[in-house]
Amino acid sequence: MQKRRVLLMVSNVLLLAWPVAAQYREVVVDNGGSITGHVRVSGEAPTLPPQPVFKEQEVCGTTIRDERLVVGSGGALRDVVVHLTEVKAGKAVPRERPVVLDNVKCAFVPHVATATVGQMLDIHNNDPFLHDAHALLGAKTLFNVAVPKGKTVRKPLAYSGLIRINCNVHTWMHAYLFVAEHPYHAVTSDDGGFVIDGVPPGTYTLSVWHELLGSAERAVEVQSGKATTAEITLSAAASETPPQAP
Ligand SMILES: [Cu+2]
Repeated sequence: MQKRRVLLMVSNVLLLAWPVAAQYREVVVDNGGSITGHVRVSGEAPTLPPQPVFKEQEVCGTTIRDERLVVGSGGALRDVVVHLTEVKAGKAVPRERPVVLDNVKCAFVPHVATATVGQMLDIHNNDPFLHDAHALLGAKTLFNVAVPKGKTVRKPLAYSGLIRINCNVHTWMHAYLFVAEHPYHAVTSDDGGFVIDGVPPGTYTLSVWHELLGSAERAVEVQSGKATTAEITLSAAASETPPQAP
């Protein structure tokens, strides 16, 4: 009897200390609004030197662009992960649409992508030689697969978080894949722009993350049938201290 009571106590403590992640609930969103905006960098953004290429120079050349910091006109910042935090219910997850990560001339394309748990990741190799995709969530390896030339390797996305993907064959190659529990995320394009649509009306926290410039959050209010604008600036000074994952 005593033992059972102790067990009960232990399980209660575990329940308290281990909150179960709220599952995202898919609902019909017929009154949604959208969030559009740009992410820009303020201050003097450094110009990163090209990275040396040690292998496959006949295809990839001797150097390759360092895509960790790509700044366009007016400080437009490419490859920023933009997402809403803690969305409990909303539009359907596009499970039938895989997220594609290609290997082109010794680089992952795109350099940064976002996805939703339940989608597939298709890793394609457009190069005439072998690549590898080593996916890490923190220190944990999610998968480490060879991607032969001309082939596509499909992997299910079962975990949320910021995944770093390295190529162990070409040490300069890496990409980031941010996987959310819900489909309200985007990556900024060349002009720093992003769109997140089909958002149920309400107040949310919009979070942005960049590989070198760190992260920022902003409260946004979404109204039915309307586009909310969010213009966000990250400081170039942050490039000196590597940021944490979102
Ligand atoms: Cu490679």
